Amino acid sequence: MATATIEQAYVSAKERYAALGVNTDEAMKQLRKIAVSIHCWQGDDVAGFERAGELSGGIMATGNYPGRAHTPDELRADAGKALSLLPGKHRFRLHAIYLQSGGRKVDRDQVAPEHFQRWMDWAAELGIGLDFNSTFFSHPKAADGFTLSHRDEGIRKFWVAHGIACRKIGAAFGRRQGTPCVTNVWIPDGAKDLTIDRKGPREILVKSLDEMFAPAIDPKYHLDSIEGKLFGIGSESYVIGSHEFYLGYAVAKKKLLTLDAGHFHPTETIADKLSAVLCFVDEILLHVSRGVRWDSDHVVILNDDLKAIGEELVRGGYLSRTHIGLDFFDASINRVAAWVIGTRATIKSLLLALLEPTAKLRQFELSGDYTSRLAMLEEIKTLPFGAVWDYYCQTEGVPVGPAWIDEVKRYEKDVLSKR
Ligand code: RNT
Ligand code: ZN
Repeated sequence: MATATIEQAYVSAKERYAALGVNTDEAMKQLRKIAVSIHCWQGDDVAGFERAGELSGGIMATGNYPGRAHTPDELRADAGKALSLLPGKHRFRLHAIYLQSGGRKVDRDQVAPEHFQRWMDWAAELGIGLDFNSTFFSHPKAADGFTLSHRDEGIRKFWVAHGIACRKIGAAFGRRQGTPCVTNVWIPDGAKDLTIDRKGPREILVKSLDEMFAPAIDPKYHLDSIEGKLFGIGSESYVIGSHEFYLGYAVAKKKLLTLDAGHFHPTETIADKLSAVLCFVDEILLHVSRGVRWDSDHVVILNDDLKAIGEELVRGGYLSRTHIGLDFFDASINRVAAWVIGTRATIKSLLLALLEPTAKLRQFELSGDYTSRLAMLEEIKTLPFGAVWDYYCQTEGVPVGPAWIDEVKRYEKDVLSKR
């Protein structure tokens, strides 16, 4: 599309929004400051470079679309491609299994910053920040479904050591990049069937988390976040780290809470949880995801759930207390495209929210004029949002509209299909 056409459309859109008291230039200025932390694991179906074996822990990447990244260089190239198609400056999130150990076997309790040196250099070259995740799955010591809540003291200690090692890696990221690295902890621990002792494993988990978080790290460099879940494959009846468990822990021990959009009952959305949780915890990490039936990790699209998350973040003034991370993996479509679809949708949801005439809506609400509130919410759905989005992409120097699809197709032909 011609540059001038996009500009023209923007100028008239700007007028339409201004009539409702919304400044589109200001909205784009705000949007430019928001970094979305893009997850590495969409690029290789959560395989990693440890070569330890199958993906486990009750999560699953289905599909066999050709061209997945098999090496760190391939993954970086693919991620770099995706990043080049996204407006704004973003972050990248690694899992511990994405280490580079030069062919040596390094067990999880031994992972160290040096194994992520190349990643740190790459991030510095791109001028982006890194975030981290400890990996408590896809490992023989997680095979029976228990890690930090294990009754076997040797296994439990092993995983505590892994958590501590990962926090050191996160701190090294933070020191190098000048912004704190958020390290997320998610464990698969749970049971397939009826469980008599629900209390024991939870008490063990508290103890393990306390030990793991005992070494103090300056929050300037590193923040700890903990993620609960409703159920997983093989942990349908009991998940030790449930939402209530981690909410309680985060409040009591001053940790960040991770809210994954796919980890609740299907009619529950995390949008409503933000203003509740943020009354009691300082900061949160989001795992923006899309649940579909049993799967909590479909590629994110601009649906009502996602829009509601953006709205709550903006309306509540929560952007400075929220780390926005993505969490989805789909092996049935082009993986670079999956990243771009999900991230662009997330950025769009934020722009939509920033373009909302919130002051006007609030006035209606406060004066009890719910008729106008509902009517206005319907009317703003057809405002020329697309013209602002296109203009934002253009000013950020990334493809406008569906033009990015051609770039991904070209990359598939030139690079992915040759793997
Ligand atoms: C699993 C959690 C977790 C993982 C990633 C790979 O249900 O959502 O965040 O998806 O750590
Ligand atoms: Zn998650």
